[in-house]
Amino acid sequence: MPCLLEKYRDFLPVTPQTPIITIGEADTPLVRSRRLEREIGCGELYFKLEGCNPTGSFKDRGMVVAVAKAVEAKNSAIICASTGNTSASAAAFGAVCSLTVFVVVPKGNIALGKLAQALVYGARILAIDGNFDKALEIVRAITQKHPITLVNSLNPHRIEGQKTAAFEIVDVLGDAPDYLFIPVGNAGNITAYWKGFVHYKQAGKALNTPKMMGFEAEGSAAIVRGKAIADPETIASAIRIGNPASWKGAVAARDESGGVIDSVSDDEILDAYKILGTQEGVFGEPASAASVAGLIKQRNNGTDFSNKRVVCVITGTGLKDPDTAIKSAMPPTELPADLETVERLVLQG
Ligand code: AN7
Repeated sequence: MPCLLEKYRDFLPVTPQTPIITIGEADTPLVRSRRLEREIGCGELYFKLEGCNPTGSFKDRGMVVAVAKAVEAKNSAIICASTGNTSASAAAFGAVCSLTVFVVVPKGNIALGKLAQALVYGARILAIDGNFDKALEIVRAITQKHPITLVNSLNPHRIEGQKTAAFEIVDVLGDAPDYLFIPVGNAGNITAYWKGFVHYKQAGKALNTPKMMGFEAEGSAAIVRGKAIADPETIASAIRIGNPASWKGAVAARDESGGVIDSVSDDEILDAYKILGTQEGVFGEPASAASVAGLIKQRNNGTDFSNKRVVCVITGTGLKDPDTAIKSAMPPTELPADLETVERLVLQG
């Protein structure tokens, strides 16, 4: 199997000097919905399972390119601000390339699994008393002063790598879908997908491009409200971002594709999170469920998806955030280790 840098080499900033590195990223499953498709009344509904990447989120696609280019440029240190997934991915690729990795995260506000990953991959974790937006401001200033590579999606190589997810969808479906639903935080991913669909069409690999349907969390919906939010809030900590760096890219994706950027409430996110788990066998993290929450909202507002092909991007695995999983469900039934008691409960159903 060729890795991401090899497979999509012609669409990426890969030169003969670029080291071909991989930890098994990309080529993630595009799975057909069994139940929600019928409920929504979609022609076809698919989930792009980006949680199947080696660090459990889509960030690996962009990080492999950003880190390969940093190594090519002979840089030995990288830094990012993160709500968790970027830091996990930077730490993993930094580890295989023997780089020094600094991750600046909002203290107490990143999911437990993501913190565990950065620790195990050996990153230097700087947990600040402030939110993601402040962390990003700090790392931007540091990288302007010092020879440390910024690996947030402000680094254009990140966007280049992330656009490969759009290529994969077209490669599997034979053309672009009619609609692409995607969570929006810092807005790098919606920007990247749009770039990917447009490039593939220009290259003659697709006839169409999809309507881009981006969803922010209601308490962090800067683009929807048209102004930065100083204290963003949401249960979906991955997208608790009040001043998205790729704001313009997201707006361009929406306007050029004839799509929508809207918001979903935490309740809508949690409902979608539970539907994904209990009806589709898909365990995405809360931020990922924003794409499906957006689809349900759009349907409830009257959009007709019959005969349409729809893809929802499930950006990260639910295993990263066990706290939300446990809090949002019924606790396990505890009982004595006794055959009759267990049998009685099993028979009750
Ligand atoms: C699971 O890790 O910003 O709109 O620092 O982890 O491209 O920011 C993560 C974002 C969606 C939003 N789903 O993507 C970070 C970070 C998941 C995420 C998003 C994120 P962007």
